[in-house]
Amino acid sequence: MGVVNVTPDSFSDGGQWFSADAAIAHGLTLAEQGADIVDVGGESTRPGAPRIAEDEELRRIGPVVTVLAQAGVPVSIDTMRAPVAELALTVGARLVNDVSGGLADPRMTGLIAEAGVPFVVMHWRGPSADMQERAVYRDVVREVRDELAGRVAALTAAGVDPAKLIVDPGLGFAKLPEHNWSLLARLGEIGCLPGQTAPLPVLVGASRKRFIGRLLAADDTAEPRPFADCDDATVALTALAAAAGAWCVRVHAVPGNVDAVRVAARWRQEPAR
Ligand code: PMM
Repeated sequence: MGVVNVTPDSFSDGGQWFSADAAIAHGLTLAEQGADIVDVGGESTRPGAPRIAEDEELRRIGPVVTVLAQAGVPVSIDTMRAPVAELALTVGARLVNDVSGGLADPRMTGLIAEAGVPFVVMHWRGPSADMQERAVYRDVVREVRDELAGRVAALTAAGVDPAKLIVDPGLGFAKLPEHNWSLLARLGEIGCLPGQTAPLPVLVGASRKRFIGRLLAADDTAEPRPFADCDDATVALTALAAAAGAWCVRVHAVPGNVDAVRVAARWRQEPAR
């Protein structure tokens, strides 16, 4: 999944694709480079980010989703708002990626149940403005799994087809670096939710996030390495996540990650001893 943030202020590529023309051209490039899905978002969710108005979000994503879908690109819409998801689906988006897993907008569940499209349920504890205050866990993997299981149960009870659900540990969302690393190291457990008989597909969004820059800083007291210099480490994480069975990785720079996914897929073909 290649990312197109149509925002002036996203963490890793804010402002670069803010005009519709630039965003469309970038989405087409990501698809040509091998992205199976292009994820279009109009609202930044970086830590501390304020919400934007709904009409502004609609204005940002409308033309981009429309043109990419017309060009045959499989588009997902990254939004927490049901009207934004609805518009995107109307103009051709095929998947809804909601970082709140349906919690931010009570209308989202009904829309997804009705539309019958794949829905990404990310682990979320509250809006980006103060989410890092909620990064408190005794056992992060168990709590993230339990909270995701609660969302899956609620969505299913409201009529969403469980076969359409994809879960995501929500790296960086109400998580400290150590929480992100624990979740990554135990990725195989994330899709196996309590109460579900079959594992759910897992999406991982690690690309260019600050915990990678923190790891790669010169030392513990130094500034994190800038996100633009974290793409090689993102490729390494993609290989590990794909080898651990992730269904999808959400990334900003596609080519190296496509290669990593192909390597991991071939690796997984061999019988384990
Ligand atoms: N991260 C961001 C935005 N959308 N969606 C999913 N499903 N998972 C994520 O981890 C995720 C997301 C924030 O990253 P960006 O601002 O660098 O795009």
